[in-house]
Amino acid sequence: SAYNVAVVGATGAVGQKIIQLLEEKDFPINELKLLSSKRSAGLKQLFKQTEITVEEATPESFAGVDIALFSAGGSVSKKLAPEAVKHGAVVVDNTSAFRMDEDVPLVVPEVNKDDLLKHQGIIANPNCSTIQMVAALKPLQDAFGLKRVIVSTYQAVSGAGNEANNELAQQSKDYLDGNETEANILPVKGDEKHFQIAFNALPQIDVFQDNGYTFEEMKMINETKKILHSKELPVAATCVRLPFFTSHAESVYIEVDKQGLTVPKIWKELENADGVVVEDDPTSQVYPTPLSATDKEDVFVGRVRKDPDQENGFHLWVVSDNLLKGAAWNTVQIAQTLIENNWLQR
Ligand code: 11C
Repeated sequence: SAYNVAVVGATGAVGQKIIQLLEEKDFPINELKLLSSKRSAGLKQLFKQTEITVEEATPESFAGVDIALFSAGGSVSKKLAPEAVKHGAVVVDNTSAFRMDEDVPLVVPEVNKDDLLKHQGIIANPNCSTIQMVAALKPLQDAFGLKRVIVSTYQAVSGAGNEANNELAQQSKDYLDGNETEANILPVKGDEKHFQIAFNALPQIDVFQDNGYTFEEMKMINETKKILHSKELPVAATCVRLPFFTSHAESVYIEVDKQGLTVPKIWKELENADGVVVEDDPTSQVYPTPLSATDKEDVFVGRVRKDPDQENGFHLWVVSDNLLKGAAWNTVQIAQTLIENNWLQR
């Protein structure tokens, strides 16, 4: 059968990728509704050779919708996702609005698809930097047990949206031309100060919390524990924005329970994991980079090393396209998983 699908935030960076994937993957669609803010309503979008007009998202937009894919920011989700559910739709939400709610499954299909079984209408798609990390950690947790995780990220500008991409491009040009640069968006649009991202590194993604960590760092910490079903797992994160457009990279340090573990044994588990690709050969400079991972759906892992001093400590380099596996692809995969398993009904 085919489904009535709505994409909320259809004109945004992630919304556009979702639409592209629905077409590429031949998602079983009866009717596709493209919804946005008032500002973007009226724009036209081609889907499988049919022109669709983007409409303003309102509670009534969800009448008759089976699956609603939300990617328009937390406040839109908070307001409209419950309305969509009231109209009988199942929501896959790509914002942080509901991720930590007890009755909302937070899902990376390769990692914890069975959590979908307890959905009450809303399913949360994790933060991009969390998704790629847990995809690499889960097979290692299953095989060797995890004792500790410490991650430092190298995150792409597109995580902050299309406007941030434009800011990076303009600043780079101005800087190279010897002109003044202007910063209005990064590190966080809503925060007080803005800093140049071009030729720089900003150790702030999202706003600061009372404990000195940023919200992005706390998302990585709390979401990882929820997805891996490990409330007690020690996780610490430092999240940094760098001046490239797409794909997040992460240096992940883990300590495992298993004694005497070797790098080839880690490679083997990762190679056998769905959605994970090992690119790791220091003898011929093989490792993933943000550019090599861009436009691909997998999570790439390289630079696996044993810690020089800590017995059971290992370092990994994890890279994935933040707009695909980190957002749009994981969202579409969740919807596919619901359909394939007949789990749409509550
Ligand atoms: C970034 N990770 O790179 C963020 C974007 O919670 O879904 C995704 C925000 C989220 O800025």
